[in-house]
Amino acid sequence: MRVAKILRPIAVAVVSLVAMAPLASRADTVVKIGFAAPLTGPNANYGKDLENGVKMALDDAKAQGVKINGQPVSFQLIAQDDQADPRIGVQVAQKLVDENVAVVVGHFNSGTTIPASNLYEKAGLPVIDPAATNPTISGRGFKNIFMVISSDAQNAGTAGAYAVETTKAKRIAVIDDRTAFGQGEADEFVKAVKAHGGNIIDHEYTTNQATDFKTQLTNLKAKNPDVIFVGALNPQAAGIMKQMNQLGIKAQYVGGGGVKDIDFIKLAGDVSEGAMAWEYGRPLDSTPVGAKFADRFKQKFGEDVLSYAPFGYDATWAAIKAMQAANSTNPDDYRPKLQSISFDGITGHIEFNPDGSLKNGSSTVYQVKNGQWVTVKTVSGL
Ligand code: ABU
Repeated sequence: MRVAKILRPIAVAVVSLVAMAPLASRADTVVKIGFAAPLTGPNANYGKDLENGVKMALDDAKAQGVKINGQPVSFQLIAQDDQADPRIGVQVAQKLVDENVAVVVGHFNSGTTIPASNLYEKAGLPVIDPAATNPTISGRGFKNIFMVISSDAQNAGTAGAYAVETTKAKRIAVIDDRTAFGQGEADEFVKAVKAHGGNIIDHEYTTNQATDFKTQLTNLKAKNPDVIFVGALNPQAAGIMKQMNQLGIKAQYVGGGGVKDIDFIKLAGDVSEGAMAWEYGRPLDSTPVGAKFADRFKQKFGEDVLSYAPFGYDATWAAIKAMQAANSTNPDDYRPKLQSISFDGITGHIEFNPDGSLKNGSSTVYQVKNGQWVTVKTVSGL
């Protein structure tokens, strides 16, 4: 009896609080935003960086009180760990389709994005690719894939042209990890070297599990290359630089896709003087919006942007803006708006070509000078 007496006023208070809750929050339509990337394993640092970019976009959308078709919406992030494994990538893609998400932002690896996007295409579910850069991704005539990042045809292709035309390298060698990213990047580099009249003197292969590259590097050293292009993600890319230094290989290291990230330097130890990195987009601190994003990110997550978070942010906003323009979260309604979207993001201007690739994307070349990566130049619209 005594307990009932105490509980009754509490129950009344709870009921009153519920009744007083702002109508908008109770009426919010939930929009599920799918996300997939490696959240465990050797590429988890990239996946988490990317996920934080998506979270930041959704929090900003909430703070701005984004409405779709005049209705308040609440975004729910449904994140899946694809472990950078193509087979698991397809499994989590199926889960996101089954969850009825309105869009997928992801994946991180080209090797997961390519098979997962087959499934999204069949399901009619748009996927905004913030990181995977194999040119096949937008080269299959799919109507549901959109890239907010330039492909390796641009990035590694530009590196190949640069090695021949600007570096004037005569003896160019390549090592790649046989993944969709590493191999794709190496293929684009080789294509561009040959197109500019350059000479590939050797092409060695490793895997994305390897830690010892001494056999391949010893083979390369015997051929006395001027330039070694490395098609791999960290930690292999960093391990290759470390072991090049250990073997006294003086050839210029050229890579991309994360080579100048803070994590690379930790793994490689001393970066090689003169090494070059072709990276996606423009330097974050080269624009006020980028610098502000970097500050806000650090404040929010307690760590610096690793590399792809701003692309995750822009990818998420591309989807939200298309839904707003269509007054709908139904892919059939908002897909045409994605196709014609045009806005200035953190990474640059976002607009898509008819094949879903980024229009006029940029790449930036960095070089190690006095032991530090410095920006050499940004090129756009190749
Ligand atoms: N674009 C570099 C990292 C991700 C990938 O394409 O596999």
